[in-house]
Amino acid sequence: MAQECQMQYEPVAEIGGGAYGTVYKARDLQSGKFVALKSVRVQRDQDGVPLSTLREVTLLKQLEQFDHPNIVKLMDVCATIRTDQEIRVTLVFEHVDQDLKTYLEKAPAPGLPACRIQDLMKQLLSGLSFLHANRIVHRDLKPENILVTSRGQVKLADFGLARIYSCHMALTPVVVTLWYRAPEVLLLSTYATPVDIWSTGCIFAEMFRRKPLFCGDSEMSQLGKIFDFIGLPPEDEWPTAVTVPRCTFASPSPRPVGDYVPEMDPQGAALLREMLTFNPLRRISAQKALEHPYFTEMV
Ligand code: 0RS
Repeated sequence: MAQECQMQYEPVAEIGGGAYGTVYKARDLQSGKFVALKSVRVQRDQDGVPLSTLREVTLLKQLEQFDHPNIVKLMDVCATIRTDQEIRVTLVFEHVDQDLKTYLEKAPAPGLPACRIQDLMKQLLSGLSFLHANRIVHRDLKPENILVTSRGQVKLADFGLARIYSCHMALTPVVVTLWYRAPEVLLLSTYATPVDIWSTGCIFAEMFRRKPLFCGDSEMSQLGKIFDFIGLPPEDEWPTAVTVPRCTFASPSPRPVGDYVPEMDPQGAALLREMLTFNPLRRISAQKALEHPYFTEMV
């Protein structure tokens, strides 16, 4: 992390803002190609760049060696000293034209063909399986940070900087969406790889529905909408360490997938159920999902 990024890249447009800072589309003046620049401000400690930041950036660089087709490419990392207290770390990624949200919105009626959805899901789960094998939990998977190239290739973005983000995020009042959040996250229980499978399940349903599955506007309403679909989990499945009592919620029984996603075939519906399982320990893994009959016995 030594080079200067400033003179090598010329910003063209802002492509998104969030809790982490801003992402810019820029032109690499050497190659003429577009890149995506993400700057994060990091507080300096006595030794300069905090070790936790170095560790996260090093892990991201190591992932690059695998050259996974469903992970956005990290091309360069630069650090600039801003003040005595602050360093700006700029990550340079390959630029992808579209996000999944726009891709879904642009699909002409009646929506994406079933085989296109299957292909997108296979790629999404391959990328996720790779991250999970490298012990990276995305934590905030949603259609806005799943990118789709002009050739229909899925690439996951916006992962692996949880530690850098969290110190910055507490200070930045941005509305974060709860729609793809796993129940254990909403209940402030555990955070591990199954949280990403929950988000993937929500996105899977959304590909068919062309609108989000659970649109809560608070943690409690989000949980309520989730239980309306999957049913209230039995008492012995309720995490012991949580403060929200189970009796806060009505006790609906599980609803058929067809009530929410009528367009889905039976194998897809079976896979969706396994992804939207309350207990994170019993929720299907990315690798197991790829071996599900939904992918192996195609329509
Ligand atoms: C309506 C909310 C949406 O090339 C896009 C790219 C795009 C990238 C790219 C490459 C590598 C990132 C982006 C990235 C890095 C945080 C991120 C958070 C979200 C998404 C990407 C991130 N608004 C308009 C369309 N949109 C998303 C927001 C797009 C469209 C094209 N190309 N990102 N986002 N990492 N860090």
